[in-house]
Amino acid sequence: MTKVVEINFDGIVGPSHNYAGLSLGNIASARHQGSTSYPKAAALQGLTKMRGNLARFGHQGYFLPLPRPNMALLEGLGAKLGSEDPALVAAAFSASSMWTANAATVSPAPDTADGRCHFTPANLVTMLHRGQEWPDTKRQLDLAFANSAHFAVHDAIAPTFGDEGAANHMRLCESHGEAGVEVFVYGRPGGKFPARQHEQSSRAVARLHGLAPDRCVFIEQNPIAIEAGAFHNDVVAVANEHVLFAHELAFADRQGAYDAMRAAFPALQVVEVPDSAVPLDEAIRTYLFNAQLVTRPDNAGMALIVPDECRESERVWQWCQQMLAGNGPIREVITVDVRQSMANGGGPACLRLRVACDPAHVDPRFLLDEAKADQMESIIAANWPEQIDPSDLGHEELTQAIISARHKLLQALDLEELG
Ligand code: SUG
Repeated sequence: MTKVVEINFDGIVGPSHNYAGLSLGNIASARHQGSTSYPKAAALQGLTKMRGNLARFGHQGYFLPLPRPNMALLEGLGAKLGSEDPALVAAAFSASSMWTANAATVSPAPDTADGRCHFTPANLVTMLHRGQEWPDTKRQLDLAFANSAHFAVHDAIAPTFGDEGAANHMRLCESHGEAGVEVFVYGRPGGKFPARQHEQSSRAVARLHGLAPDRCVFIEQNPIAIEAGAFHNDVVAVANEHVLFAHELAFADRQGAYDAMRAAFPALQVVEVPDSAVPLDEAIRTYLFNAQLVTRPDNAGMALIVPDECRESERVWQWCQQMLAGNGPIREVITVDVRQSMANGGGPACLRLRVACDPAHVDPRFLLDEAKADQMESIIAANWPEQIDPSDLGHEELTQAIISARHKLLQALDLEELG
């Protein structure tokens, strides 16, 4: 008997976490360009979030930070650690793989033609610092989901067509173990900021995963939302089981989008936040929608895990209280402190990749328990740099500290083969 549950795989924040302002169209990243980052605090914040979800839901996975600096990236561009172009050096040091919602698109086994859970790593070609991730991400997916009777891991989609993974993908279903409808949200290029998800990539992923065409919906993101800083759909919308939680301005054709989802999945329930209650820019600043929308145990409805910033915004918090006072499907709002990630445009939902599968089929080296969380905590506390100034990147001492900190974690988790 297979027991399909939703497991969230969070990215452990790497020791090179820094603010270099590399992501055009990501307002938080631009705003914090040049600021001092606090990698140890960042990784501990991420770990606290994971511990909370492990206690609440009983399952939690993780992916390891990728090897940084990526010397092959610099060499391929004819650059060096001391390069005159700080953006290239910063790209080679980027800890952006922490945002595992961009690691891959995942189609759980009940949705696919061959009955396996399919993964396509995101090529992330729009940004140099993110485009380097996928081969190393795939190495982790190949290990974690090596059981080929239950999982299939593809290569990334060929470049030209940008693919940003699960951040632009939602799944509607009665329960995680039942067949679902997969919703792909893409952007149309031509605006002030890049549209990072291309329609062709979404369609290719759906084909590669063997999804039934009548159980796929392709929707255009609202160009107004992209211009306002919603560089991924998960900045303005999130779905769980039969519920879609979205900002009124999330989709180019709002009613058309809801109709298309309803045609494929009639039980859809939309919880929409009007712009008059929470204006788009405030939704993007507080990341209300970059929430983990999760099913609580014991049929107790759903919980929305939002960043602390939501509680600090009067309008957003008022809206949450009003929602809880009604009798909608979301029964609880939980706040978490992921400020270090937020300052680079990554909220609670960016930090996790959802995989609906049987945990018994996953390599246990990627599954968290309390003892491992304690072990991770002491390694991070002892080895992650306290702070990084972008101008420190490339300096020998920091470089060695970053390499050795990651190694200690790989060693402790018996994952040294990730090098
Ligand atoms: O790709 N930030 C990430 C944030 C990703 C958030 N993910 C989701 N919405 N799912 C990005 O823009 C900032 C890096 C820097 O500026 O150093 C960065 O890459």
